[in-house]
Amino acid sequence: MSLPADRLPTVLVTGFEPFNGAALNPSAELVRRLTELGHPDCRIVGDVLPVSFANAPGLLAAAIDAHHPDIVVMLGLAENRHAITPERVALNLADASIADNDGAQPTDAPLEPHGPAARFTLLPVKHIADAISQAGIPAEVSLSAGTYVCNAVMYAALGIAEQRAAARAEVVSGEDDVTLRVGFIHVPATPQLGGDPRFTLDELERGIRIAITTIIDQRR
Ligand code: PCA
Repeated sequence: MSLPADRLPTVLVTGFEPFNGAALNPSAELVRRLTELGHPDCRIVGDVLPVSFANAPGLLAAAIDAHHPDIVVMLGLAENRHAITPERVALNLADASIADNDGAQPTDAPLEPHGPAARFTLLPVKHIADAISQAGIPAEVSLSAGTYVCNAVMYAALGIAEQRAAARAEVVSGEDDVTLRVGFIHVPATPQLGGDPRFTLDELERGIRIAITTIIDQRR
C-alpha cells in the first residue's frame, strides 16, 4: 500500500550528542544539515538524542509520537569503521565498554528482560549499501549495531514499530500506509575526529541523502 500521491512521507532523522570526550558527533551535524536543507522527496524532521541508556530510548519514542513519521532513520557514530554501515540487527543486550554521558556503564544486561533476543531492521539495508557504494562512497551492511547506546535505541525503535504493526492488525486500515519503517545507520569518523579523509561531512551527507531516497523509492 502506498501513500496518497499528494502527501510526501515524513522522515524522522535522529543523531546523537558527542560522547567519550569528543568535541562533536557527525551524526548530530548530519541531522542539522538535513533538517536545515531538507530533501526533495520527503518532509524531514530531526532530533538529537543524548548518549544515555536511561533516556535516549524514551526520547526517541517521544519524537515518534510528536512527529508521526512514516520512516525513522537513526544515525550514530562508529569511530572504527571505514564505511557507512546500515545496521541489520539490534540485540537485546547492553554491554558498554565506556560509560555513557550519564556515567552509566551496564554490562551483560538485557535491554528488555522479556524482549526478543534480537530485532531486525525494517529498512532495505542491502539496497541502501549498494546505492551508496554506487555513488562512490564506501558502504556495507553491518551485522551488529554493537551493544552500546545506538543498539539500545535501535532495539527500542524496532519494538515501537512491532507494537504498531500488531495494533494495526486489529484495526481495518484506511488508505494510508501506516507501516513505520525504522532502521539505523552508523557513520564513520570524519577527518575532524581523526577519521579517513574521504569521510567529510559533505560526503556523509551525500550518502545519507542517497539512503533516504532509496528507502522512499522502496515503498512507492
Ligand atoms: N555512537 C554510539 C552512541 C552514540 C553514537 O553516536 C554507538 O555506536 O552506540
